[in-house]
Amino acid sequence: MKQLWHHCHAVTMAGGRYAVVHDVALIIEEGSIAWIGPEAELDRDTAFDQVHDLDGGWVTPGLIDCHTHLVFGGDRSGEFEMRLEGVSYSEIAKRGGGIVSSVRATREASFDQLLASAESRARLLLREGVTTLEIKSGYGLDLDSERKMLRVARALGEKLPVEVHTTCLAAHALPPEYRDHSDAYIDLVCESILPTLAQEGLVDAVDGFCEGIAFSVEQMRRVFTTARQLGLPVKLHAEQLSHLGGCQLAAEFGALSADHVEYADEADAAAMASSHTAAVLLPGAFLTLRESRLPPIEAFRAQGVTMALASDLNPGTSPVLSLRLMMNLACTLFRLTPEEALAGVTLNAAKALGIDARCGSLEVGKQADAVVWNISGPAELSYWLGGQLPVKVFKAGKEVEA
Ligand code: DI6
Ligand code: FE
Repeated sequence: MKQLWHHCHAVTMAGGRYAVVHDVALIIEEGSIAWIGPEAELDRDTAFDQVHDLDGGWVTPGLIDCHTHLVFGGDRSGEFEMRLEGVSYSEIAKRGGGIVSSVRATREASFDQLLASAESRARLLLREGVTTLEIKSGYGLDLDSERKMLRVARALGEKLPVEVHTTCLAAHALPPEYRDHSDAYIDLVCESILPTLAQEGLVDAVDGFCEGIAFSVEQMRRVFTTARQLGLPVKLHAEQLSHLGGCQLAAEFGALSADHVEYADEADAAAMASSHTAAVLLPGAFLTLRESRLPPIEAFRAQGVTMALASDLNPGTSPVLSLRLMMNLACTLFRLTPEEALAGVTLNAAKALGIDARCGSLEVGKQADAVVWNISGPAELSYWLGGQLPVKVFKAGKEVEA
């Protein structure tokens, strides 16, 4: 099937750069971009099976949410209230709340219950123009429950017009039955959970929470070594609440990304630049936890570290249902430019997932994942806090419900 998209302007991200093109047309063939260029250069004799007149709208690559914990049982609005009364995230975790309370709810939920709640959250992201989604496990923390979460993630990818990338985050928190035995839990992760789920084809990447309230650098090194043996790429929740050395570990293992990174420093930025490890910025968690320590944006810029941006959608620290809102927060709180924010949810997010050869920009040969927006210019995507701006969303050239 051959389509024409025309009467539009675009931000292409072609060649890895933020690039605006006015009066552009695109030819889509078999789900991929076959031609993109000035409308005036379009061959008028070409016949198309389908023509989309985009009526002066703006086209961007489909949005990519490269860090979510979208599958979970229950919710944690009670903890939100506690935090408003001044109880810290770490203190809530110490009292047996936090991640572990979502673990209880996730273990108790059936596959169908998890799928239904995850689907309604995913649909909200999709309506905003998300065409690719990463989903982590990490609220199961035993083999069967981690498997259940990853199977729900895979099922979402089959049910909805979105490409789902699964990440095994078994090293997210210490399950209650391993209290005071965290090395033994890491044994379980390395010897059983990861190899089994990888063998079942449920794992696209491996992640961990490297933090004082979670796992140490040495424990994460064991998890990463296992991932490497299994041939799986790694990423890491690093330097979110303190500086532990997670970014250096991530760089050493050539990780796809180090995420959060508020406490990262210049040396971390340099190491990440040389290992091509993206920094995934998560302003939703920063806002929710009322953090004040800003990620080292200037150092990332100076070193040329790829900066991606994601929702971190999770029930505890980032109950975020809008990736575009993250663009606004990244600008307002982290001082990204609107150009950087858009790059962060398109090409740079694709890099953080290792799929930039196929997704993340509007270029010949790439998958035709795109959003058509009713805006006067691309800065509007970062300007509005919320709202429903897409006019059309295309996944692999197919129009999906916006
Ligand atoms: N960092 C986070 O911000 C989330 N996980 C993580 O490793 C928090 C998840 C939660 O509180 O449920
Ligand atoms: Fe996270």
